[in-house]
Amino acid sequence: MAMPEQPRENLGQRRLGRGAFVGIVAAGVGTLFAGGALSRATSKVTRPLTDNLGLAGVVPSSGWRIYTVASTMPRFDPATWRLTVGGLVEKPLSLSYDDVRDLPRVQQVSDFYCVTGWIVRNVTWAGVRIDDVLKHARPAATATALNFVSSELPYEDSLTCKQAALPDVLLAYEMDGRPVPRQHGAPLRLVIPRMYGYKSVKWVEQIDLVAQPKDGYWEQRGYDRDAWIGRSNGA
Ligand SMILES: Nc1nc2c(c(=O)[nH]1)N[C@H]1C(S)=C(S)[C@@H](COP(=O)(O)O)O[C@H]1N2
Ligand SMILES: [Mo]
Repeated sequence: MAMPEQPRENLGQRRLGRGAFVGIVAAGVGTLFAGGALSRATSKVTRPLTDNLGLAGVVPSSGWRIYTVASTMPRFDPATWRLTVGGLVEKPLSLSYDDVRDLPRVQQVSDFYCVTGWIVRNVTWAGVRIDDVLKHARPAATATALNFVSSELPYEDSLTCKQAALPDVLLAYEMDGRPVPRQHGAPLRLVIPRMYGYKSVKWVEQIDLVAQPKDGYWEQRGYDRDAWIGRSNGA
């Protein structure tokens, strides 16, 4: 397969505009240097960044770049939000945010690698393991993979059932001790630390069990479906 000319992930970042980028950098340095930067963080794009500041008990991991493919980020409404699990399952699920929070909670610290080269060290994620969701849906024997669909269409990506069962793979609802902020995928994002960040679908709202893995957003643009860090075509 032809390699893409250049990673084009920063398209979404550019769409946010320079103001938002300044705000994102400010969020990275946390409350320590917040004075001037915080007072700039007032536009509607940057407002969610204050989720990371203020009373946060944990210093946020820094160095994030916010990526999107659509022109607006999904907004989380706990009253209407659902995680649906469907496709090749015996029992399709529609889980509220509280339902997800009631599943067994796990926490892990890992480094986050974007295929374009930036790395964020020591991110603390908390959430649920995929198997703890799937045991309620009971996948059919013919299901070999999961397709994760973002409410930020058309972003999606898939994992094999075996990859999804890795112990450090999470559907994360907390990042660095706080609910996942809007720009990082509120309320739920996939995290698979051993693969490049493009597998880590933000704003996950639908998981479909499928017979074959499916190319995700960046895979349709030339990246490997098996995005192992250091062992794939992005490495
Ligand atoms: N819905 C959605 N999820 C996404 C992306 C995106 O553009 N949209 N970008 C991916 C890429 S390439 C990376 S590196 C990470 C970046 O995570 P961040 O935006 O929280 O920094 O999100 C991944 N998940
Ligand atoms: Mo990325």
